[in-house]
Amino acid sequence: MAEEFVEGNFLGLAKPEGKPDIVVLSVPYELTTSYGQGTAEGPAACIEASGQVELFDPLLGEDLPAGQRISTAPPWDGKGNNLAQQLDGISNYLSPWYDGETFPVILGGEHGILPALVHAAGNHPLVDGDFSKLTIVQIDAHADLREELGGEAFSHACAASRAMDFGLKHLFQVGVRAFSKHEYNRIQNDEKITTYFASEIQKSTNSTWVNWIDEISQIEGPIHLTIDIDGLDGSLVPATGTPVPGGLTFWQTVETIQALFSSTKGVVISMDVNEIVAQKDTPLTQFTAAMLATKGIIHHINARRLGNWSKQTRASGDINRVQPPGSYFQNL
Ligand SMILES: [Mn+2]
Repeated sequence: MAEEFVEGNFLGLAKPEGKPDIVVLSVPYELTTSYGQGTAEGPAACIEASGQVELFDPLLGEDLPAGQRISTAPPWDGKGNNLAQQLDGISNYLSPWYDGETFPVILGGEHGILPALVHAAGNHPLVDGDFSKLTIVQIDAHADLREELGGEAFSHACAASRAMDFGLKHLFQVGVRAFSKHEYNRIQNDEKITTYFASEIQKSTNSTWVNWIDEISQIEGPIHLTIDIDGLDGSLVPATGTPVPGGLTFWQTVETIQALFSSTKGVVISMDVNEIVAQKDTPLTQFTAAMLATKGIIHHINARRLGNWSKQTRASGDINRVQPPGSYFQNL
């Protein structure tokens, strides 16, 4: 018997009673997107498209919510008179959900949200302010390792650089196929960055893809998965800001999700799907994004069932400690 479909909620799922196990958060942020327009409408379009995603997946053997409390939170309010204020606003919006009990699934918005997201993830008990414990896995066409673009250090083209500024443990990238000489040199020389270029993984004659899955399965500690949908082949996500040919297939992306969430060494503490743009002629772009977010939810629930996710408590024992509303980016 199908539950009532609720408009405006991810997958149309009714708001559950009590504290959610999984929360879908929307960050309709667009400030620096250089080419395309419309990432601010992306999260809402993705939620609308999620109404067409099947609730059943053989992995769980039952319809979502599959016994979990899955909630859709009101979107970030977009307040802030400048970039720094907006990034602080995003971080403060996300922070309370990094309490170790709830799994945040964040819909964006341009990739420029990543540094604010990483700042908020510092509140998770497994990170607890020590960013050297946190690994980022990034699916992306672009390396996002520029130091600035058009004079803006917080451009979406600098998202990974600004994330690395926190002193992360490691950054793994896959699907990268558009990058500058500076970015290429950094990838070659920075031992905290491992990049699997799209040109390598797509060759049928080598084992690079298998190596990628093996390598991310060995990551230890807390992981954030950031999926810039332009990491997928442009044919799947033509409306995103900068679609690029030669990207990951849908199933390569799902295999990456599966490898990370089923690992017994690492814990995926959150994920985002960003650079979503509402496609007008067909909902393919936003539907692809909705499918990926749903796959993340399914594999997170599976991780809970396997015992690879447990309620985390911080060393202090104070699980309800929430990072106070901060002004980190304004003080940089
Ligand atoms: Mn990106």
